[in-house]
Amino acid sequence: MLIHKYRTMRSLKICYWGPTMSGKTFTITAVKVMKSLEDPKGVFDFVTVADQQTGRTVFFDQAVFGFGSKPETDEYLFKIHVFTTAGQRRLRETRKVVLQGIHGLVIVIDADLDNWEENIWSLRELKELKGEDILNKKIPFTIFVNKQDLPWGKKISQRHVQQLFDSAGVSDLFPNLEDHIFHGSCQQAKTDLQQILQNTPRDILLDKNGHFKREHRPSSFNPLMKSLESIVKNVIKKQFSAQ
Ligand SMILES: Nc1nc2c(ncn2[C@@H]2O[C@H](COP(=O)(O)OP(=O)(O)O)[C@@H](O)[C@H]2O)c(=O)[nH]1
Ligand SMILES: [Mg+2]
Repeated sequence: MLIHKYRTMRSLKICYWGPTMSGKTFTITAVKVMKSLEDPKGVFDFVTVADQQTGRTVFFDQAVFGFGSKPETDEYLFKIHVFTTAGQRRLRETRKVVLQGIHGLVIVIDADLDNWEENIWSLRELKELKGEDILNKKIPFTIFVNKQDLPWGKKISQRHVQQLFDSAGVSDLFPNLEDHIFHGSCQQAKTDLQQILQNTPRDILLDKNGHFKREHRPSSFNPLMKSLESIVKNVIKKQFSAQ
């Protein structure tokens, strides 16, 4: 039925929103690396625009992925345009542009407790710039709480996430928060992948088409992949039910 309905590839826009240095660029880079290993044809494009000296995103990063392959073809049903915003406060205008026309949101939270206020500031700005749309259009969202490799006592726990959203005054926009939260660490995912690639022979890691076998994907990648996959599925479900 899906195939019948979507004969041509449909485009969806997903935005990664979060404070500067929370790990948005790292996250979509890690997702892109895993996609390139597992499903290289499904990586259509990948661009990050960073300041040469600081490495900070100056406009946005963009990745374009294929999603939902049509059976017995090389084609995909959906083209997913993934954007990250530039997190620095002064770049508000560029964030406004990136938010235009989004179908889904991945909210990246910096689990470093020292960045509590930065998280609040970023959530408040999201409400200012997009709050009405999020409420009225019920834009699907997931929350990725990054940097779980930080030691206990230094990071935001499950319980803190609701507190954070309450303090920022945005809980009304994001109902049933707990059902949408993924806790993970880009740093851990990178380290785990490097170890597997270094220590496991290629013929064990790759299938007959030269693709990385899913069973070898480090579990630390799951929150990164699932926070995107789950939002894409929810966006598709929502579009479907609207037709
Ligand atoms: N400890 C730790 N540091 C991270 C993690 N993810 C990102 N970082 C660091 O946070 C900084 C900012 O990352 P970046 O992806 O550029 O953040 P962005 O500004 O949100 O795009 C970099 O120095 C990363 O190495 C993580 O999972 N754990
Ligand atoms: Mg960035």
